[in-house]
Amino acid sequence: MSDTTITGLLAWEALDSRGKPTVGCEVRLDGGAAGRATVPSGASTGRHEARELRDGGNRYGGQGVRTAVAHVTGEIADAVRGLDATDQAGLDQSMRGLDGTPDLGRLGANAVLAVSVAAAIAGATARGVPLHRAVADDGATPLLPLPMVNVISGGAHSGRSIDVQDFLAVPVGAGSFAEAIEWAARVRAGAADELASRGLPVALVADEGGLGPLLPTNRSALDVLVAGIERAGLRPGEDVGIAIDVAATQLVREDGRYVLATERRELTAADLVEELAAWCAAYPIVSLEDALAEDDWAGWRTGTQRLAGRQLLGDDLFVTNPERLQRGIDEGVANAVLVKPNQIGTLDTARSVVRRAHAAGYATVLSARSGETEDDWLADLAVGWRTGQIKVGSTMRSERTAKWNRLLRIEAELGDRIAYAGRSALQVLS
Ligand code: 2PG
Ligand code: MG
Repeated sequence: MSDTTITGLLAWEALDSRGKPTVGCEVRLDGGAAGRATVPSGASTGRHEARELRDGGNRYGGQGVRTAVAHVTGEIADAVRGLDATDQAGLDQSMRGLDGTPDLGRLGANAVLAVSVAAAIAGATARGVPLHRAVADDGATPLLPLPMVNVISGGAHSGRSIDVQDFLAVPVGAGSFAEAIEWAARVRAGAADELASRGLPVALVADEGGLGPLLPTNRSALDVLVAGIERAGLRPGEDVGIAIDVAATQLVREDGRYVLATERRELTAADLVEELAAWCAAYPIVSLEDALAEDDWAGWRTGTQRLAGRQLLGDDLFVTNPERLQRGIDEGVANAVLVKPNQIGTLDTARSVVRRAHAAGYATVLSARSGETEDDWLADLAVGWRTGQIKVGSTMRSERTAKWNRLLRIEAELGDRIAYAGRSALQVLS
């Protein structure tokens, strides 16, 4: 026994930012320290993600997580009591072994991740170090990420008001994290002014705090974003680039065609790639996420060649899965990976994806989910793992600002002892 030995687990059914149940967990250690975590949940989820366990039945429309909670306090607690909370790999492997399925569907990825993260926080607390230090490699310097900030939302996060899911501001010209956030907030306000000037309502926000206007075309959202950057007194491209998450898995049909419902158009993968290339030529787009659907490897290969020079980010494509990322690396598909711990269910495997990506020259973007909680551990992971970029939604709604605020505090606290990744994180630009 040591101060960091796990002695007990507490778990409960909590609520996420969409009012949907999620798993909360507290890991208690022998020395008296404890760590708490609640886990996020997606709306535009990939088919190959680790599986959340939901109860079914009538409670919360079938979305309850009491079974997952019972797994934490039952089977998982029995297996991890006596393990060292600071041995993340050992802890996570023991839970994977206990679950016995590749997608953690028996115990629930929501149950397993809650324990994985709460243990990391408990271990850091016991050692008296911030979480970002506890999760960093020995001797590694912390790195503040370049933020990718949601301004306009569509797709599954906004009642499908437009087809493309996220239109984001990337403040590539900002010299510090704090300046980047201030610019992003200004751009969001500028985009709201632009919409208001067109007579569109701006008071209601989408799942990630972005504006969710009904617009006739996807290009018009890009126009509004560019106008927002200009209204903010910033230069599109030089100061603030644009990132989009097409979330194309949501648009693809069984026959492999992509449907842009807002524009009443149906496109082949090749057509979609050409459409995106045209957007890239007309707007300062620096990053495209899920430009093609999760299993459209052929489309992705075409897209990776045609759209070269931009960050091509795989989310549903890779689902933070080391094998899927390796396939992408082997086949020359994409050049960056979105990392969402709950897509794979443990911190240790998510960490291994970041390492594998960096070794292959792929950029990494740590990402929140559209259903989030008030937790801020994601911010520390970005800093400690040196992901270089982070995406957590817009500059409003507390489940989003919790992460920005934590990064702002880390920057204030460490001052010149921490570097800011800035535009160099977008490897395609540097
Ligand atoms: C995404 C995420 C976050 P969701 O697609 O990148 O924006 O959405 O959590 O719904 O998968
Ligand atoms: Mg995505």
